[in-house]
Amino acid sequence: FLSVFMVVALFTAVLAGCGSSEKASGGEEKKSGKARVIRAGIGLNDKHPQYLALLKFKEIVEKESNGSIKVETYHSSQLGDDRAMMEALQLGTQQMTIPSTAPIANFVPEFSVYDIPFIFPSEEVADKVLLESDVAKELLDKLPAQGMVGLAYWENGFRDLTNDKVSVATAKDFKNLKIRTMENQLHIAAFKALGANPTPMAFAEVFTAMQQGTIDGQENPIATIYLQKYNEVQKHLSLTHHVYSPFVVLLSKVFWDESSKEEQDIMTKAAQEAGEYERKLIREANVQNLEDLKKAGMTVTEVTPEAREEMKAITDPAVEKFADKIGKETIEKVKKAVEDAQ
Ligand code: TF8
Repeated sequence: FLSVFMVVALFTAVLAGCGSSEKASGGEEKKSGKARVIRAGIGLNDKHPQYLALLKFKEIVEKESNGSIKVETYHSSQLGDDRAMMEALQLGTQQMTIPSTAPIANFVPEFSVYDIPFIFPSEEVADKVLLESDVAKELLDKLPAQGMVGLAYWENGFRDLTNDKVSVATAKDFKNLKIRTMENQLHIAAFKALGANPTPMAFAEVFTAMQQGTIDGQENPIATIYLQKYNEVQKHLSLTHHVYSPFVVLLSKVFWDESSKEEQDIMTKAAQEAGEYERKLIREANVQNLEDLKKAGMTVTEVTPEAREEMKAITDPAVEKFADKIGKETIEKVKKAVEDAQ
């Protein structure tokens, strides 16, 4: 009797499950009965503002599309590193990811314009350039040729340096430090110019590499440093603010082309709206988490504007070598947009 009861219970549960998913995906205008699924993966963890904003994107898209689009979210590189996820977008086996522009530059070299050290003086200027300028939009328009569609820019934040050896206040302190960089040639060249020993590596490997001492340090915005618990394996934090490499919300072009105009508009609007939320959260986190890191015992070193100028002067010639690859016109346009924003 018990086993019959269990079978009935199970069957009822399955039916109930079907019923609710039917309801969830039961928009009136929907042609097919099945929702199309966006598998969205990111490298950061589920505490990071990027993930919280991804959940906001999910909420908006599922509501506005009347359930015709469902969003499944994965964090902590569960679907792979930035490069693997972008390749999956090209193939259409994954539908969404949100990398920094640094790894995107391996697909569209022009994106490295945002990797130029100190090109943005402040978050406010970055906002104006990324949200309002023609050149920012033009860069997104280069993505479809690579099988991806850029819906919006989000903020990662100015990148700061951590390491376990010395407190870095000026350019000379970079000497011989083994620093993990993102997989981006310009970043590697800039750190080499400073005398460091740059090691490109996927984000998910960074904590262990620092723990085992394969590298001395890494560079990321404050929120990432705190939320990835880098303070457990790093002593020194230097507020270098050397690069502002924004996030881009990427969709697979395969998925995009299969979507109706109405669905495309819903996804674009949702990415923009979730982006506003993300900017707010990440800015709060970057302020709060600096205090958290201090409390956790990290040594925080301020970096003076003069020291930043010196770092810029040292990295500029190395960056200059990438001008043709990025496109001189693109660089000029971004610099002009930065000027206009000030
Ligand atoms: C890095 C980036 C990362 C993101 C994420 C893994 O250091 O700053 O935060 O690109 O997608 O790799």
